[in-house]
Amino acid sequence: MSGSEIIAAARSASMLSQNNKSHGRGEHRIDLYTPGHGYSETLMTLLSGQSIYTEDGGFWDFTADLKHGDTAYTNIALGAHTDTTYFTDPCGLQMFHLLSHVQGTGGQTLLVDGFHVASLLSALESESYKVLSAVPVPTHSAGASGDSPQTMTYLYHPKPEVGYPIINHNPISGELIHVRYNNTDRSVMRHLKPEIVEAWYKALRSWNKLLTSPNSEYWVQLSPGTAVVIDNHRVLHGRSAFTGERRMCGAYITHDEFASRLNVLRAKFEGLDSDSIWNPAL
Ligand SMILES: O=C(O)CCC(=O)C(=O)O
Ligand SMILES: [Fe+2]
Repeated sequence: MSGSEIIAAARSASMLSQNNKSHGRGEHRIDLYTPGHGYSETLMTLLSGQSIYTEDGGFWDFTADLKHGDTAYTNIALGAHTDTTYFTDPCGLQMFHLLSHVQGTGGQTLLVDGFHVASLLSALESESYKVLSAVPVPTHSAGASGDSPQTMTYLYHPKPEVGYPIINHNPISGELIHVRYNNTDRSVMRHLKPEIVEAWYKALRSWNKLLTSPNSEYWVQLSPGTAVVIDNHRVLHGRSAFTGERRMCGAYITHDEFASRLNVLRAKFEGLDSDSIWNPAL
């Protein structure tokens, strides 16, 4: 689809309302007129410019049916984390859309600005900040490739397998660019040198304390028809425990897909030719 076709499709479907709000801190709320799986999927397609639906891939839709070996498919509380820490390049933008929740309560969505937590750690405990910026954390996904326990053999690691630090910077400018943290996906820290073990666990405890402080947490009750898009390299998310039948869907796209889409649309609607050799950004 071309940019104008996409905009026209979105307008004619009356999908996006006028009061979409930016909340800063890497998250953006988009109200959809009609709740449903199909609308979220179209929205993510709008952001990335391509169809992102695959059976187990970019688009997900789940209930607490324990279908896969993953905490998402339960009704327990999930602490603040980023998704796909076991990928070499964790998903860039992630969307949540609560499709329905009946006969129960709970299931609130938690959002935490990871850059804010990192800045607190840097100010309060600079040694711990350095440790979390330097020590790579091995991660894995140990879900299911099939639906029965016999086929739950799928194991996935990032490359390199030793993983990446929790706090990541631009190597030249030193700017904080990426927080990746999911304690549930952390593998055994068997590469830690003995002399760093205590400093590492101290730093992890301090990180966890700041991350779970009520001052860092933003809780929101999603409702069918409201989609939230977050920058998964900056904003951590979680949920409270719930009862009843709750159905969530969402999608992942990489930052590159979004940036590429943005460039194409800018070139089209603002007349900026990002391919030009005279582009000042080159
Ligand atoms: O159920 C939710 O609200 C979020 C689930 C989640 O964060 C996950 O599965 O990684
Ligand atoms: Fe998650």
